[in-house]
Formats: sequence, C-alpha cells, structure tokens
Amino acid sequence: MSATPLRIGITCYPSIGGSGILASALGEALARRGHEVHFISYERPFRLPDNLPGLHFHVVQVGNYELFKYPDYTLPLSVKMAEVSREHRLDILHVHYAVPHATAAVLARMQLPAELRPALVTTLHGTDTTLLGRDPAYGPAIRHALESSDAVTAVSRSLAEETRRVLGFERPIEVIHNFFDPRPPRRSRAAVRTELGVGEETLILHASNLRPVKRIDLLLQTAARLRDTRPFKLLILAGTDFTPFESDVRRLDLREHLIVKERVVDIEEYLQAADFGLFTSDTESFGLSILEAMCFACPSISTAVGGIPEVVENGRSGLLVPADDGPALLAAAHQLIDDPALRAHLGTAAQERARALFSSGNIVPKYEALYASRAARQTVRH
Ligand code: GMT
Repeated sequence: MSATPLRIGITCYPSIGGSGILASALGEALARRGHEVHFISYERPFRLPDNLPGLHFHVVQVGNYELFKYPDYTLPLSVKMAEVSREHRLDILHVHYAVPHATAAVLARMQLPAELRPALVTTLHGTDTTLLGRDPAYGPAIRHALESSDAVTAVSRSLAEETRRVLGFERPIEVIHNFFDPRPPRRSRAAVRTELGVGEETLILHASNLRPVKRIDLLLQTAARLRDTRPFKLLILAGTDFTPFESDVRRLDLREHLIVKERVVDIEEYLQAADFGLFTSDTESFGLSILEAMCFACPSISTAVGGIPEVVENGRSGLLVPADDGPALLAAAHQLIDDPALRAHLGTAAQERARALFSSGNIVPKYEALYASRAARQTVRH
C-alpha cells in the first residue's frame, strides 16, 4: 500500500484494444495496492483477473427497445455509474475514452446529490481526438465532456498536443504514459516456436486490431517484398477476425510465410518467441503493442507517428521509419533480419527502457497522485 486507499470506478471498452488492456492493468494494479476498484461496463474486460480482493465488476444492461432505431448505451451506463457511485461511495470515476464514457459520467454526476459526486478523471487514448474529435457531430460533445472533467490525461505528449489543436481544449492535460507488466510465459520460447512451426528463420511479430489505421495492406506488402530474399515468418496477433485480409494473403502468395492467431489472451507466450516487431500504422497515440514486445527484449520497426517516438528512440531501442514508406520499412526489415547482433542490442535497450519508464511501478503512482488531489478537491467543495 503506497497511498491512502480510495474507492475508484473505472469504465473502459472491455474488448481487445489497447485502452481496455491499459485500464484493466491499471485497475488490477490499484486493487493490489489496496484501493477498492469497481469496473463498470457492458462486459467484463477480457484481461481482468477473477477473484482478486478489492476488484469488482458491474455489468451495464442495455435494453432493446423497438422505439429506438439505434440501441442507446450512454444512458444505462450513466445510471449504473450513478448507482455504483452511490452504493460504494466512489471517490473517483476514471473513464477511458470520452465517447461515450466521459459524457455518461457527466450525466451520472448530475443524477447524484453534490456530496456523493465522485471526481471525474478522463483519459484520452487516441481515437477520441484523432477521429471523432474532427467529426462535427461529436467534437462539441467531446469538448464538453473534457471541460466537465476534474482532470484530463493523455497517454502521450503527442496526443495531448493534438487534442489541444483539434478540439481547441485549453485546460491542462496531464501526460501519463502507458505501462505494461508482463506475466511470466508458461512455456519456453523454444516450445512456442515449435508450436508455430518456426525453426531458424526470423519470426516477425505484428499485434493489432487490424483497423485501417494499422495499414495491414502495407504490412502484407512489406512481407511480400521480403518473401523471395529472406527466410522469415510473420506472426499476426489479431484482436479481431482476420478473414477480410485472406484475399490479400492469397494475391501476395504469403500463405506459407504467415501465421495468424486471433484474440490471443496469453500474448506473453508469443512476444517472447518473436525476433522483432513490425508496426505500420498511419497514426498511433502510444503503441502499446510495441511496448509489450519491448518488455521481452523484442525490438520493433515502427512508423514515427503520434506518440511512438516517445516510446522508442530511433536506433537505440528500435527503428523508426516515416509513415507510409514501403522502401524504408523493407530496408529496416533487411537490416534486422541480417544482423542478429543489432537485434539483440536494440532488444536489450528496449527492455531496459520499458522497465525504467513504462512499468506499473513508475506509472501507477502518477494516477494515484492525480486521484488523491482531485478527490481532496471534491471533499473541500462539499
Ligand atoms: O489502436 C487501436 O485501434 C485501439 C485503441 C484503443 O482504444 O484501444 O488504441 C489506442 O489506445 C492505446 C492505449 O492507450 C494506444 O496504445 C494506441 O496507440 C491507440 N491507438 C491509436 O491511437 C490508433
């Protein structure tokens, strides 16, 4: 226990995605540090441990009314947030993503008497500002939710700056980077490589939810250009269905070079087995998958976009290339396949950097300090 215990509500998207992974890891770490943590969402977040003392989950039931053409989640979520806040005397509601979570939290607080209103902390993970913030149908609502929050955090300096630019949001945004504490793999690296049918060839890793911003087209093109000159396998850990890309795999004649695993929960098994990561995104607020690989001394080639240069220093803990630059990706892949010593050197530096800057021990106290200051402010107001 390292801070005064607080009662904290957390809302995130529970399915596979960096923001849900981060929120789950944060909730787990907070519970282990003696806080009482209440997750509120439509589904239990997939990486949340069962039976951890102090960690609770409250499901939001969404009705299916013929009256509505589109089902509404925001209002039932706000009612559940108010109910949990009231019953468990929450000090803090920490929402990951403004849409619709921060808006629901604002509504929840309005349903409560002043003395029961928890302080609202909103964490921005990316798409809020980079995609929805630009949409005139969402931008003003996002800005309102941020202005109604007691604290706004962003997972990188780059995202904080972009939020100011896109939404014209002028209040402070605290940058708290993401963290990852790997669980020890249950099998050896050799056993996992055997399962994957990988021998001496280089194992390249890509992990993402395959959204268009991840540029899977560029990833597969790069693999196709490597195909005839270097021995390798590309392992894709897909957070969603890979089927839409099967026709590209056939067209590029990549079947024998590709291993796809969908919705993997024990990712540590595969991270330890990989030789380097390949990330081709057009935009990325942080790049949690890159950090996850770094924790296993697996360096990555990634595009120098958004918050990625805050995670990886080019030439020291990984390689960065310009966005949408096929030749640069290919040259970097040749370099890492051909030079195992360079891979090892970058991998060791990557792991040291991850441990020094992006572990729960560094990051969770920053959230605790923020909660403590906002909860205290809320008490003074009452
Ligand atoms: O990358 C995605 O499409 C998923 C998204 C999410 O909300 O889960 O990821 C965002 O949040 C992650 C955790 O903070 C970051 O590591 C990702 O970089 C960010 N994705 C984008 O900005 C595209």
